[in-house]
Amino acid sequence: MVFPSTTDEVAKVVSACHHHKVPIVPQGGNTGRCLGAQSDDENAVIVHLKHLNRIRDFDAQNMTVTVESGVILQYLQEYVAERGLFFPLSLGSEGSCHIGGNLATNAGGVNVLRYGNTRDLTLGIEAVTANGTVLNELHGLRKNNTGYDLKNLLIGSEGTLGIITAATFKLSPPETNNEHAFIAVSSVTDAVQCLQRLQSRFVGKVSTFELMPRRAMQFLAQHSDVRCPIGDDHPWYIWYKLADANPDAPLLDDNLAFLETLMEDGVVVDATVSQNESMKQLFWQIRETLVEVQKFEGASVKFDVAVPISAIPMLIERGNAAIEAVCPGIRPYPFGHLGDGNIHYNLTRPKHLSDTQFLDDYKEQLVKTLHDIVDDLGGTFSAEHGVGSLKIKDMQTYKDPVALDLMRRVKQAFDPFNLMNPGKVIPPLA
Ligand code: 2HG
Ligand code: ZN
Repeated sequence: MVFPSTTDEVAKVVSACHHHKVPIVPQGGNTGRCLGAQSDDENAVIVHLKHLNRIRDFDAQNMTVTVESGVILQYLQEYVAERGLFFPLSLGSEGSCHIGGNLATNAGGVNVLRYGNTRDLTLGIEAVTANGTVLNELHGLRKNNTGYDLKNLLIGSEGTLGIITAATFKLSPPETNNEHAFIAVSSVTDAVQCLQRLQSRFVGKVSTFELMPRRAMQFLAQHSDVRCPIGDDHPWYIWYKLADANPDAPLLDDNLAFLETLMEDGVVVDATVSQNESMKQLFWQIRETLVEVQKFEGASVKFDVAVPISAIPMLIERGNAAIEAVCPGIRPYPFGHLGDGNIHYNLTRPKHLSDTQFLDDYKEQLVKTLHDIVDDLGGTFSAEHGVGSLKIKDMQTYKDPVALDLMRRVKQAFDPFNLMNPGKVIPPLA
């Protein structure tokens, strides 16, 4: 394992590995969900990027920041906020995940609805290629039509095409005028309707829209001191956030009026709005902690699927019926980024099974069952966590064969000796 602290040092390591044909596995905050930054090859060199952690440039007028890969996401958020701007990427692991990993996996999180994924925030990139040369596309340009977009090949490539060492991100005005709501709905269909109406009423101002099931509130009550701020026995909950760049916009009043109409129409059955910062923190904490408490109920199978938003009610209806048929007593725990069509359709084991019985006897079938339904609904088996080595089989099964063939050829062009994070993202030829 090596800990370079400059791009030049990364280049020297990669160049030496290239010379000796040694595989390279880049690693950052180690918070990935798909085993993309790990290796069981004892000959591999792990290139850990935590010392590559400088902010190289902040340009207030261009509204950009240029940072190295080992910078921790939360540090960057704070750095930018102290200078009066906003870096919108936000996810549960922000206190330890690295910018490099966010780029390598094209991370999503809770603000994608308004600002897009990591890819959409990135203007320029610097990376060390497989033979140790440095690709310098580190510019702060919003327009640049000069051929193939290599930056967008590297983003989301999970270290299989090169090592991203720095990036230039675009920034936004701060969300100082913001309102949060925590609401209950009776069905996923109502949740989708609520989203649609919210987006038409507050065009461009909805930055977060997260779905949570009743079971999450129950697990929270049993295993944490985080409490649901409204009655905890509704089928579904939503946390949403509105933000307006105009500090004088009457967002609170507008939101209250909006909620009143939705309650009159029966779309929303219970609601509370944030009266202060600590309520806003509570909503975020509920969403963050529900991921943690799931493990106290035993083993689970995790998912990161996306379908068109209109198909989410069908996904949950078909999904719940199908998995119950495979594994009676299973406890579905679907939550997540409804606003992006991205659901973590996690499954907690039935109470009567042990962890090993559940995983050994059911996991494979459950994954196939849900991923088949997702595929049938025009969706994806990996919306924001990437592929790593964990979802290699799914790549083989569900990825369009022509896309896969082109990806193999891109990989060949970038990394002819297959030294960059081998075994990740692209399945071996059968
Ligand atoms: C989230 O949205 C994360 O909280 C992780 O993407 C979800 O792995 C999980 O269960
Ligand atoms: Zn997520």
